Amino acid sequence: MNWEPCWLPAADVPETLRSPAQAARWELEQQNVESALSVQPQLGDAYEITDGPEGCRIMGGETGVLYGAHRLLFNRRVGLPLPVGMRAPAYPFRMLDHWDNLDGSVERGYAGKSLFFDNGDFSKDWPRLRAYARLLSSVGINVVCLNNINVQPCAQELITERFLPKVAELAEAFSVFGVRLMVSVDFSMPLSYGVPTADPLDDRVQAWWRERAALIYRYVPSLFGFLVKADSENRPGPYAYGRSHAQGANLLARALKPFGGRVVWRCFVYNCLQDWRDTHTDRPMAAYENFADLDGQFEDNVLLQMKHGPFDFQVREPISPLLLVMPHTAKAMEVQLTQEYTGQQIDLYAMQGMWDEISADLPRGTLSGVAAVANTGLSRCWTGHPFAQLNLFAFGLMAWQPMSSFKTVTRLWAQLTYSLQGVPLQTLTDSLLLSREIYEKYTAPLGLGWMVNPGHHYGPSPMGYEYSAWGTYHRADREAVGVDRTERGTGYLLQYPPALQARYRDPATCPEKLLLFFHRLPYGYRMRDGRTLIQRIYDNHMEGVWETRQMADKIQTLSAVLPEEVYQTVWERMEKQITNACEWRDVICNFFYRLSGVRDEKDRL
Ligand code: GCW
Repeated sequence: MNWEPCWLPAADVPETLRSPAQAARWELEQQNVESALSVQPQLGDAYEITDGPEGCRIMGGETGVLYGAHRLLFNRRVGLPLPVGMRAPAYPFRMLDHWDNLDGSVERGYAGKSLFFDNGDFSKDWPRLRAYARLLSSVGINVVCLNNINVQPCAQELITERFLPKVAELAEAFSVFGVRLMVSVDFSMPLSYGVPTADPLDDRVQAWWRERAALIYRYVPSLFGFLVKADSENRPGPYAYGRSHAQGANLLARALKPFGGRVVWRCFVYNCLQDWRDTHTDRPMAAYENFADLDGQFEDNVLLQMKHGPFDFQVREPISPLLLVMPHTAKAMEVQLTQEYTGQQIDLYAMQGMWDEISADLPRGTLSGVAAVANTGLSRCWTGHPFAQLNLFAFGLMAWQPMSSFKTVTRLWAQLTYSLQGVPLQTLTDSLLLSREIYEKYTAPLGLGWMVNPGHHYGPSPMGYEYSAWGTYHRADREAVGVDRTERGTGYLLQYPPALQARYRDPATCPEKLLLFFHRLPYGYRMRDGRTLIQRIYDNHMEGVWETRQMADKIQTLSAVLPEEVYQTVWERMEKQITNACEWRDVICNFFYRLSGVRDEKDRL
């Protein structure tokens, strides 16, 4: 094997496995666990574990028994009691979106090259592909999108006869683990195949997609469906023809419906050609403005995929107000495991805390699914940074049971992966639990976001996006910083239900971590602890570096208990993180000092 085992014990998946129930038996056998399996197809993903005089039994649907087996084995390996009882996932669709290109590159990928594609074709590394499907099933992920939503011209061929046989082969291998495939498609694809328009209301376009769907499902009857990024960051979409996103999504949904396919349609639609001088257009308002009024207009096999925050996967954002409306539309929340803005799998950033905060604001039953942008690739540990595996693990568990304890999930992952106990277990768990707040302290302050280097998005550049067309401005000047998003300003706040409006409206009560997301405040503004805003920015950044160093010291104590190669990889990255944290601190503090002329009270600048 050219990869490291992670939370699963190493094993070559036999080619002979055909179904999730067989995979479940095999998993149990691997670990010499005797358990009766009883497949009740109507149970689907759900399972029940019982313990009786004849031993334990897992009853579940085809996939349910596999999820049950994994759960049982997890508990057993870490010495927890048998997880008796009935369990069903919170969300039926637990999706992982790969941004992989056919040439093998991965957009925003920090874990090596694509697991699926290599040099314009499908990967032939079947042992690794099977191991990947196994890994995903162990945390209950059941849909995987193979290719980048920014569909490159050659990737259109994934749904032509050139590649469909290969998609079918992969779909079969993944189906053994209960994982269905999805592909990203280009809304304007008919144009490349001789149709003079891609207008969703044009008969020829509708006929073209119907025929395409029939062809696709002839090869890949289990395909979950299409993922679509339309009218977003220069991707084609229905707006080009004066049509709505409901009309656009329904075009594809009607074509897929006879085959049971679905359309996962992204709501990441905004003006990426904004004039920075325009202070009325406010990008976080865009998803809501483009979609909220379309509630009830989508076919029932459409799932709207909404980013968790209103901007774009920043270090801290409030919940997207779009997630809280559209009661008559199936919705999925999208999170980003690949750490584009959150340290690029160099800096540590464990995400579950963020999802917990969002889930706390989401009434039960709001979502039909969750989707995560994958953080995996051909890296030996799957995720570039060995500890970034935790985010994939926690995502899968969150999709079954939102708001399970972050600490419990982290400990479970650390125990399964490195068999840690006692002090080292505590050390690793604590470091990961604090990692997000630490990262937050040394990067853009108090919910501002976007002070990153343009393009690759690693490291500080406070003015990097300030005079650009992307709509991501903090508008810092010598007096104040931030955007007033209340009704006195852009009015973004009004997209929220009353309780959230009340939480965020008044700077005196708005959670401080989001203060500058919602408000424009002078540097002398008094924070709740009496410090000025600017002093708080200075202090946070100093603390962020100090805490990074402390974390590094703790991680150093793990050198003897982690496998050597793991520790080496972790340590190399830790050193880079320290450098990065210092760079952020110095650039951000100096930026604000030079603008405002306000000295650090402790004279550290
Ligand atoms: O954050 C941005 C990324 C793009 C990405 C886009 C999206 C795939 O910088 O690389 O495109 O989000 O989510 O569509």
